[in-house]
Amino acid sequence: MSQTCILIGAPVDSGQKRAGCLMGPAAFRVAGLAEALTGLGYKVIDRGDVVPRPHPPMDHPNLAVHHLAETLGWTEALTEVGQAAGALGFPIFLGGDHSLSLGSVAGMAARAQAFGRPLFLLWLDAHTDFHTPDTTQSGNLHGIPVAYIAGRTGFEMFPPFPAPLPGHRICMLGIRSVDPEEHAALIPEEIEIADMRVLDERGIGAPLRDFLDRVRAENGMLHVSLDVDFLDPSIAPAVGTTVPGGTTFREAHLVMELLHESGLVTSLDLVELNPFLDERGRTARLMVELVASLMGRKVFDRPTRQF
Ligand code: B3U
Ligand code: MN
Ligand code: MN
Repeated sequence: MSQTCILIGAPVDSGQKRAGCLMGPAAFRVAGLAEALTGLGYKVIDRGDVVPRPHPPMDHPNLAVHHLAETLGWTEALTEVGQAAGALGFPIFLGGDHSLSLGSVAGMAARAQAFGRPLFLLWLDAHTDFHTPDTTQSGNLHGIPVAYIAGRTGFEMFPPFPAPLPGHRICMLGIRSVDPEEHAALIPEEIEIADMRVLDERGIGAPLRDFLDRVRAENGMLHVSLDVDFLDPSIAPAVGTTVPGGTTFREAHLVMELLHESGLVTSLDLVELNPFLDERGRTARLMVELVASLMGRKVFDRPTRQF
């Protein structure tokens, strides 16, 4: 992993209707993210919060869609900032709702293309976020980024995604809420979906290890997108869309430890934290602890794969 972490504040809250995600970057800073990384030996550059590009208002034939112009403005700005930061180190996007991944992953895809390496995506979420602007019923654009990244049609008003990811380069863990339109669109895809049923049957380590083996085999770069609702709401209440039955504290830390051990992760999103819904900062602090595990904090320093 790169020795310099670049913190990119992305106070996006136009991708859903509940106010508060725009406080996310500040909460991650207050919860000690930079200090945790510095303590692990990284150099940390906090480039502050990104400002969205201005966009004239824009309608969509699906009348449920809201804040389209603002989302386009964020997508363009974050793609550009992400690509530039990716040339300097390990970008960490501090959200902000999950619509920020329209831009963060586009920036990482452009960087991977420049390096001549394939980009892989690990989506840690209760939701598949596989709607298009045409199929979303809620109109919340935090529900569309994976479809954009995978190159689905229906994104003509967005900048063309740089080298869309074929399904086998995407893995989702923690899934437990899928809308019918998303389900229908996912069936023919090769995307690996380890929903909670799979995690209960196989444990969380097995599907993740399989995916990491594929990333390694293709010398891929790996972007991890961590939605707070990947975690069970009992340990991470600060999120607008709580879904019961999420991953435990221990499962989440194991994912982070396996990711660190793999040495494959090259960028990260932290999304959907709504500090207004938090209980004395506990969700923000848990997210910071998970980042610390991802970046190398461990209890014992064992040789790799001793277990
Ligand atoms: N699939 C639903 C719910 C949802 C997606 N992402 C979140 N919620 N966080 C929708 O509105 O698209
Ligand atoms: Mn999400
Ligand atoms: Mn979610």
